[in-house]
Amino acid sequence: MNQNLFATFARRMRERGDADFITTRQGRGYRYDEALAIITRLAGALIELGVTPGDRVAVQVEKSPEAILLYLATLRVGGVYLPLNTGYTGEEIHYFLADAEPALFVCRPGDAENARSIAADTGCPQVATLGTAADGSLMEAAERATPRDDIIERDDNDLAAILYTSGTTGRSKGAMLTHRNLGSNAATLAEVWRFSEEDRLIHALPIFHTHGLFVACNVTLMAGASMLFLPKFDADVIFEEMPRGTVLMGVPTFYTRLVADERLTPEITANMRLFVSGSAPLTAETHRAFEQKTGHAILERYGMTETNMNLSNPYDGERRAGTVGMPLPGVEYRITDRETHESVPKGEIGMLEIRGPNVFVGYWRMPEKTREELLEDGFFVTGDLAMVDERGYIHIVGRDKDLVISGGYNVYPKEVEQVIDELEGVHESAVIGLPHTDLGEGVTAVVVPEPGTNLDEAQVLDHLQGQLAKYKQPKRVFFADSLPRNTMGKVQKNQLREQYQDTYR
Ligand code: MLC
Ligand code: AMP
Repeated sequence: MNQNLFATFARRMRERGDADFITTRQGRGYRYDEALAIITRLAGALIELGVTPGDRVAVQVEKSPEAILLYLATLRVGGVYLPLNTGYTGEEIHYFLADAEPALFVCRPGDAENARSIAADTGCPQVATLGTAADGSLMEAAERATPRDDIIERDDNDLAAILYTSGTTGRSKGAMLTHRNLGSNAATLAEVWRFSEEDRLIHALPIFHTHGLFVACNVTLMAGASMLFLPKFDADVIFEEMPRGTVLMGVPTFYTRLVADERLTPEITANMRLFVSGSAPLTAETHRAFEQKTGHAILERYGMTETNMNLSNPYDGERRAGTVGMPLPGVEYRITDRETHESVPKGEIGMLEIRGPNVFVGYWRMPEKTREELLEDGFFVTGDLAMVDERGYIHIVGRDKDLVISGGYNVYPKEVEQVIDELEGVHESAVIGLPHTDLGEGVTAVVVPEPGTNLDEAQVLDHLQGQLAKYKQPKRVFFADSLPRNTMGKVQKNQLREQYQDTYR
């Protein structure tokens, strides 16, 4: 049997016929049958542009229904979808194209010239454009193309997507996800979160990460539900749309912003059946305040780019504030000693490790990194510290990796430090995450200047412009004569976090 995830989606899409798939507030969207028709054309265009099975299709475009059709067409032709954050700079894109060697790079119409030069530099043979109004050279090619309604055969373990996640060493790693990884997780989530054809998901997340792309869109497709596509999170629009929606998926920042708004009431949320939170810790305080104001207990779940979703609070039963629930069906976990990988006694804190059909097959062209994190017995070392309580609910209590999560986006300090350290007059720097009322954590730099230089905050920030995506750039830069170090010479970031703890709250 063809294990191409798109074969499963296509069956569901055909069954749903003229039901809505994606809608927008501008009235531009696709019914399921319309989406299928465009996907056959896009598939034809991809093949004509030279995409063959196993080829990567790198995509940096604004959110639009067509971007999802492109994702589905890529699966259909056996390609490997590689979405890129719209905030990445040319320098960042250069790295991704050089590393992933895609057969095609689809960019925003306004970026075409720059994209062509990066493509030429990195050996990427084709560039096409896709705008937000069904415009761009890709859609033109689809109109001309011979439609392809065959679905290229894929094996369970063939790649469906590569998503880059920042790495502790500063080099981003491409997480290789198979058709089985994505398909098993989508089927499980649709079932445990009780998705049905009646659902209308309010989709306000970006579509270049696991949360907005796989959790939101794959689950919608599995269930034959519909999605309202919003360009970004905007509380005014969410309040307007909630009476016609049934589910919202968001990062904790969505919920802290909604809770702070007096429009959040039981009446406005009356049509909604589910609020899901993930990608970063939701505070117990926000969970309780949301329930108090609406009667809805937010369902918090835990996942990663490398694994899709692993743990989830129950649909029925208590959704415990401050916990991420239990393993999803088919997913195993253990909490271990980080050196020996032996399980620690119940109730103690240890490294969270995950095994299951959802766990990726490795990092693109990084066998050593893969071996470090994906153990021989199939468990993946998440880098998150966890403990399980007496009722079996898992708590994420911290991170054993030097990672900042700002508004649901991951920032690896090393990457930012490396760019800061290149600035003339900088001796060294330490990048930390500090508690931030809106974003959860705020990226912050502590810089040690070379003696006798006169650096200021604006100079450091200016230097980062154009080199790092905006969300990675520090919200504040502080200066110090030296960084606190332990006897091994390691920078004591805890001390810095303590010293500057009140910066954003
Ligand atoms: C925007 N900015 C951010 C930022 N988002 N800075 C730091 N961190 C962020 N997350 C910048 C903007 O460029 C702008 O800069 C300024 O901050 C204010 O922007 P804003 O208008 O307040 O931001 P907004 O557009 O409202 O975005 C905030 C947000 C958004 C939280 C809604 O970042 C978001 O949708 N995040 C979701 C991320 C996500 O999908 N994560 C899932 C990863 S998958 P200036 O200077 O231009 O004003 C994963 C696995 C799993 O983790 O388990 O799900
Ligand atoms: P990413 O690499 O962007 O997929 O981010 C994955 C990381 O997000 C995990 O390793 C966790 O640190 C964090 N994360 C995701 N969901 C949660 C959650 N519900 N609570 C706490 N942290 C989370």
